[in-house]
Amino acid sequence: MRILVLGGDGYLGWPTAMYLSARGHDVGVLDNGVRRQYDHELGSGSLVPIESLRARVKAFEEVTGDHIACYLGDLMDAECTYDTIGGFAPDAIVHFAEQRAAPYSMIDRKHAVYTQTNNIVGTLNVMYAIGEINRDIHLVKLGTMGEYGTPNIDIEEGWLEVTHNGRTDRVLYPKRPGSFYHLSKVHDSHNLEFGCRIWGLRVTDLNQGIVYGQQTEETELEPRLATRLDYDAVFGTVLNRFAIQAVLGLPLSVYGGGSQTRAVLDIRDTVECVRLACETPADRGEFRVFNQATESFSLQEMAKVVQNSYPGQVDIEYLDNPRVEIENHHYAFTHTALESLGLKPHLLSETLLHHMFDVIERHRDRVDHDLLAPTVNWRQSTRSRS
Ligand code: NAD
Ligand code: USQ
Repeated sequence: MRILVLGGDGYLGWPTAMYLSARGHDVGVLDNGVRRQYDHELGSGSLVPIESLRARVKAFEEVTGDHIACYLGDLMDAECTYDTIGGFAPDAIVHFAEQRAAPYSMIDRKHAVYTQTNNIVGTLNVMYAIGEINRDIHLVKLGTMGEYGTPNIDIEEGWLEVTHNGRTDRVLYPKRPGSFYHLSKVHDSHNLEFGCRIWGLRVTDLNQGIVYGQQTEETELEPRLATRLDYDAVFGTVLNRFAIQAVLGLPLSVYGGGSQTRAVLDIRDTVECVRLACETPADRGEFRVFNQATESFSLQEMAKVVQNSYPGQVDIEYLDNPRVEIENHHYAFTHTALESLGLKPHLLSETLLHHMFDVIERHRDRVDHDLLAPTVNWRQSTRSRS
């Protein structure tokens, strides 16, 4: 298949592009490099050194002999979006290209507006381009488990059958997300479902949990193919941060009481889930939703897994929660669709975290300790942060 990976310079987009290419697909990547600009803005950077997008693509060709087409462009630019999709002529588009950090979207008004504009308008431009160029293109869009929030009923895969006053209907599962970033994904989902109804688009919305890990078969081939690993309190995600804190000899930063439960998956499962979704497309007019997560843990359980896996002493610290989150709640989610397509999950209990500890150990000197403490507070509604 011809597969265009939007956001192909990111933490997940780059390993996915290589994984799909290594499995025989003709792959193109598009990215506007904005993730590297957030690093400049925040004074942060990947713990593991990464090459530029062009250098990565070149290195991949040198190492494997496989060519990945490279487009530098912004989805906010409609002409560029149409030209890239028209020129590459994909069978499937994998759309990772959004601002993805909840804390970044909660910094102030400017960052909330940027996040929602970038994510929602970018996705609308992709939808319109597919609508005009070729409605058979299957759009595989990254959503998030956080769209659902923590409802007091079981979480289904995108849709819910509801009986009300004696009548029954199938409705999009009610959403109660926890940041302006997560809300942008909810708005995308509604726009995409509408596109399926009016234009007969074929869409798979992958409601992904929190990803952990940094290595896939392809990133391990050589250092120039590495993907990024974030540790700062804005872009670093919980399990990756805990692993990094353990190696640095710092206490693991659990926000609040730690009973909040979240869905997670290994980065090696991300790339395989995307392959499975691409190779078994949704039908024309179908808005298909898969919950792309394999397990769930409370934050306290995640901290304990890291504490028990690390060979040295590890303490756990409970910080005042900078976010607004429900602590003691029901959490049960369905995740059978991808497994029925053949996904064999890598479970956290079987993951060799020491492999990740080794990578972190090698680059520990690159950590700026000032970036580890959370500074974005959900309760503030400032116009702009000074
Ligand atoms: P990332 O920030 O590392 O990658 C996103 C890439 O998209 C970046 O390289 C960025 O430069 C690019 N991009 C953003 N806006 C763009 C635009 N307008 N035009 C072109 N390129 C643009 O994020 P990631 O961690 O790789 O996540 C990828 C996707 O998966 C996101 O949509 C995210 O919401 C979703 N997701 C991530 C996780 C996770 O734990 N990392 C979990 C669930 C869902
Ligand atoms: N948390 C801690 N300590 C930390 C960092 C986070 O306790 O040092 C807690 C948070 O309070 C939250 C949970 O860990 O309860 C997850 O936070 P996170 O920053 O790891 O993840 P989140 O903000 O939910 O966002 C990440 C990705 C996002 C993706 C989402 C999947 O950045 O792109 O959509 O995971 S999900 O959580 O399923 O929505």
